[in-house]
Amino acid sequence: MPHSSQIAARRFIMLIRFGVSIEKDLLDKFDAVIRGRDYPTRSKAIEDFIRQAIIESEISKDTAEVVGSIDIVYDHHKREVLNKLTDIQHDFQDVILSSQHIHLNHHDCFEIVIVKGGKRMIEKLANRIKAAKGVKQSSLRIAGA
Ligand code: NI
Repeated sequence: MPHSSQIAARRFIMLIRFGVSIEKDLLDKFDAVIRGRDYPTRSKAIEDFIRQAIIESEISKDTAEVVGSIDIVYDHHKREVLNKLTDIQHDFQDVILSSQHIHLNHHDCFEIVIVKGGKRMIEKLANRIKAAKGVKQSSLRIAGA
Protein backbone atom coordinates (compact mmCIF):
# COMPACT_ATOMS: atom_id res chain seq x y z
CA MET A 1 0.00 0.00 0.00
CA PRO A 2 1.49 3.40 -0.91
CA HIS A 3 2.38 5.83 1.84
CA SER A 4 -0.10 8.74 2.16
CA SER A 5 2.54 11.28 1.06
CA GLN A 6 3.07 9.26 -2.13
CA ILE A 7 -0.63 9.45 -2.86
CA ALA A 8 -0.62 13.21 -2.31
CA ALA A 9 2.38 13.62 -4.61
CA ARG A 10 0.58 12.01 -7.52
CA ARG A 11 -1.88 14.11 -9.42
CA PHE A 12 -3.94 12.31 -11.96
CA ILE A 13 -5.60 14.49 -14.55
CA MET A 14 -8.36 12.79 -16.43
CA LEU A 15 -8.72 14.06 -19.98
CA ILE A 16 -12.06 13.87 -21.72
CA ARG A 17 -12.49 13.90 -25.47
CA PHE A 18 -15.72 15.42 -26.73
CA GLY A 19 -17.17 16.42 -30.07
CA VAL A 20 -18.28 19.94 -30.79
CA SER A 21 -20.45 21.10 -33.67
CA ILE A 22 -19.64 24.63 -34.74
CA GLU A 23 -20.14 26.80 -37.83
CA LYS A 24 -17.16 26.54 -40.15
CA ASP A 25 -16.73 30.31 -40.45
CA LEU A 26 -16.65 30.68 -36.70
CA LEU A 27 -14.09 27.89 -36.35
CA ASP A 28 -11.88 29.44 -39.07
CA LYS A 29 -11.93 32.75 -37.22
CA PHE A 30 -11.21 31.00 -33.95
CA ASP A 31 -8.24 29.19 -35.49
CA ALA A 32 -6.90 32.50 -36.79
CA VAL A 33 -7.20 34.00 -33.31
CA ILE A 34 -5.42 31.12 -31.60
CA ARG A 35 -2.65 31.09 -34.25
CA GLY A 36 -2.11 34.76 -33.51
CA ARG A 37 -1.78 33.97 -29.82
CA ASP A 38 0.69 31.13 -30.36
CA TYR A 39 -1.39 28.37 -28.82
CA PRO A 40 0.26 25.03 -29.63
CA THR A 41 -3.07 23.26 -30.18
CA ARG A 42 -6.75 24.05 -30.50
CA SER A 43 -7.36 21.92 -27.39
CA LYS A 44 -4.99 24.08 -25.34
CA ALA A 45 -6.76 27.23 -26.52
CA ILE A 46 -10.23 25.88 -25.74
CA GLU A 47 -9.07 24.70 -22.32
CA ASP A 48 -7.64 28.15 -21.61
CA PHE A 49 -10.83 29.94 -22.73
CA ILE A 50 -13.01 27.63 -20.61
CA ARG A 51 -10.80 28.28 -17.59
CA GLN A 52 -11.05 32.04 -18.22
CA ALA A 53 -14.86 31.83 -18.44
CA ILE A 54 -14.96 29.98 -15.10
CA ILE A 55 -12.70 32.59 -13.46
CA GLU A 56 -14.86 35.40 -14.86
CA SER A 57 -17.96 33.72 -13.48
CA GLU A 58 -16.29 33.32 -10.07
CA ILE A 59 -15.07 36.91 -9.86
CA SER A 60 -18.42 38.31 -10.96
CA LYS A 61 -19.83 37.31 -7.58
CA ASP A 62 -19.84 40.11 -5.03
CA THR A 63 -18.66 37.74 -2.32
CA ALA A 64 -15.67 36.48 -4.33
CA GLU A 65 -12.21 36.33 -2.80
CA VAL A 66 -9.87 37.62 -5.47
CA VAL A 67 -6.26 38.49 -6.21
CA GLY A 68 -5.23 41.35 -8.44
CA SER A 69 -3.34 44.56 -8.85
CA ILE A 70 -4.08 48.24 -8.93
CA ASP A 71 -1.82 50.41 -11.04
CA ILE A 72 -1.57 54.11 -10.39
CA VAL A 73 0.09 56.94 -12.28
CA TYR A 74 0.32 60.23 -10.42
CA ASP A 75 2.21 63.47 -10.41
CA HIS A 76 4.09 63.59 -7.13
CA HIS A 77 4.36 67.41 -7.39
CA LYS A 78 0.61 67.68 -6.87
CA ARG A 79 0.02 68.72 -3.31
CA GLU A 80 -0.91 66.02 -0.86
CA VAL A 81 -1.26 63.20 -3.39
CA LEU A 82 1.47 61.12 -1.75
CA ASN A 83 -0.02 61.54 1.73
CA LYS A 84 -3.47 60.81 0.41
CA LEU A 85 -2.36 57.59 -1.29
CA THR A 86 -0.49 56.51 1.83
CA ASP A 87 -3.53 57.21 4.02
CA ILE A 88 -5.78 55.19 1.71
CA GLN A 89 -3.38 52.26 1.63
CA HIS A 90 -3.14 52.23 5.42
CA ASP A 91 -6.95 52.10 5.62
CA PHE A 92 -6.95 49.00 3.42
CA GLN A 93 -3.88 47.19 4.74
CA ASP A 94 -5.90 43.99 5.26
CA VAL A 95 -6.19 43.47 1.50
CA ILE A 96 -2.82 44.89 0.40
CA LEU A 97 -0.01 42.36 0.03
CA SER A 98 2.67 44.67 -1.36
CA SER A 99 3.32 47.68 -3.49
CA GLN A 100 6.06 48.90 -5.78
CA HIS A 101 6.92 52.42 -6.77
CA ILE A 102 8.80 53.45 -9.90
CA HIS A 103 9.78 57.05 -10.79
CA LEU A 104 8.65 57.40 -14.40
CA ASN A 105 10.00 60.85 -15.18
CA HIS A 106 10.52 64.21 -13.49
CA HIS A 107 6.82 64.51 -12.61
CA ASP A 108 5.19 61.15 -12.70
CA CYS A 109 5.31 58.12 -10.48
CA PHE A 110 4.00 54.67 -11.25
CA GLU A 111 2.85 52.51 -8.41
CA ILE A 112 1.50 48.99 -8.46
CA VAL A 113 -0.39 47.62 -5.48
CA ILE A 114 -0.91 43.86 -5.18
CA VAL A 115 -4.19 43.00 -3.52
CA LYS A 116 -5.86 39.87 -2.17
CA GLY A 117 -9.17 39.60 -0.38
CA GLY A 118 -12.86 40.33 -0.69
CA LYS A 119 -13.82 41.72 -4.08
CA ARG A 120 -16.05 44.44 -2.62
CA MET A 121 -13.27 45.74 -0.37
CA ILE A 122 -10.76 45.69 -3.23
CA GLU A 123 -13.12 47.59 -5.53
CA LYS A 124 -13.67 50.14 -2.76
CA LEU A 125 -9.91 50.58 -2.43
CA ALA A 126 -9.50 50.94 -6.22
CA ASN A 127 -12.27 53.55 -6.33
CA ARG A 128 -10.73 55.56 -3.48
CA ILE A 129 -7.37 55.57 -5.27
CA LYS A 130 -8.90 56.54 -8.61
CA ALA A 131 -10.80 59.42 -7.00
CA ALA A 132 -7.78 60.80 -5.14
CA LYS A 133 -6.78 64.26 -6.34
CA GLY A 134 -3.52 64.15 -8.30
CA VAL A 135 -4.02 60.61 -9.60
CA LYS A 136 -3.78 60.78 -13.40
CA GLN A 137 -4.69 57.20 -14.20
CA SER A 138 -5.55 54.13 -12.19
CA SER A 139 -7.03 50.74 -12.93
CA LEU A 140 -7.83 47.55 -11.11
CA ARG A 141 -7.02 44.23 -12.70
CA ILE A 142 -8.43 41.13 -11.08
CA ALA A 143 -6.17 38.23 -11.96
CA GLY A 144 -8.18 35.43 -10.45
CA ALA A 145 -10.37 34.14 -7.68
NI1 NI B 1 8.27 58.56 -7.79
